[in-house]
Amino acid sequence: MDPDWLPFHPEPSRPVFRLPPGSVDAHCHVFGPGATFPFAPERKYTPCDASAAQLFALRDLLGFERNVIVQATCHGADNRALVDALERAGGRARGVATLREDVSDAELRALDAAGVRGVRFNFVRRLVDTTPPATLARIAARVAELGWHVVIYFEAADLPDLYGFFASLPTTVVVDHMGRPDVTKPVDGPEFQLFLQLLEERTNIWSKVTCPERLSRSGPPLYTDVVPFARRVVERFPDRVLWGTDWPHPNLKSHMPDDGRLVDFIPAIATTPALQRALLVDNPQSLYWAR
Ligand code: 0GY
Repeated sequence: MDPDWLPFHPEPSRPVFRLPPGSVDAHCHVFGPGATFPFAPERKYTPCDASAAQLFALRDLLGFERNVIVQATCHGADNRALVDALERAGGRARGVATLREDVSDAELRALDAAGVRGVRFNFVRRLVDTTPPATLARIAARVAELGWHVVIYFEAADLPDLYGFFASLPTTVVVDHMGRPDVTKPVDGPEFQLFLQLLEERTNIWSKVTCPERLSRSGPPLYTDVVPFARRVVERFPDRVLWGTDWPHPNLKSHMPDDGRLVDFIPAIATTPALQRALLVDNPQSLYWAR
């Protein structure tokens, strides 16, 4: 692994907040193990191993019933580690893959059969070399036929340039980590308002209200500066939000969160049982377990 890599918390605590029955950790990853599933040559980082068994142990400790496993960029478009994890999950996990345009229809069908329900388009330049929007549009059209959705990951500063492309996507679209707002700027300022406008205008666009540990400047365990942003999204779009741990937390530099304390952050952003149930149970169930 990279010399400055922070491994995931070795002994996360059991959350104080009791997750509602049927809760889904809708954003997490597996890494390798590298000896079985080598990392991609084009990767921008080399992580520690983080296996499916370790992910499922965390799921049980925290009180989740299911996972949505998102292909991490360190595996490129080689989705074998993801598929292996889905097969080990016994129906309790769904996946979001990375695809190249040359993916065959047979490969798409096999991914679908394994439990993949989405493709991720990544626009974060420190993580990937960019793919032209025209190529992504062709991939989106193909996965639309399978009933999949598109997950998009980008930095807030890039939204003005990408807005038109995102608004043109034909599927349900899920934004990772609220479009990575700069939480030192006001929640009512133009940058975050543009993100809210995207969700207001396009009712097919959802958001993960994830990663306070990634966005916060004020830090753990309360991540106070992230709360107004996430709460705004949850309250305005209660039927289009998802939550996940982001375990094993790639590329964190300031600290590694205790995953139990991250779960305890949820009631600060989803403040009623109805909002919590939508966020943790109903929304992910309808998007990932409709079939
Ligand atoms: C995240 C965030 C990051 C990494 C990846 O696929 C990835 O490598 O998503 C990041 O470095 O911000 O969602 O896990």
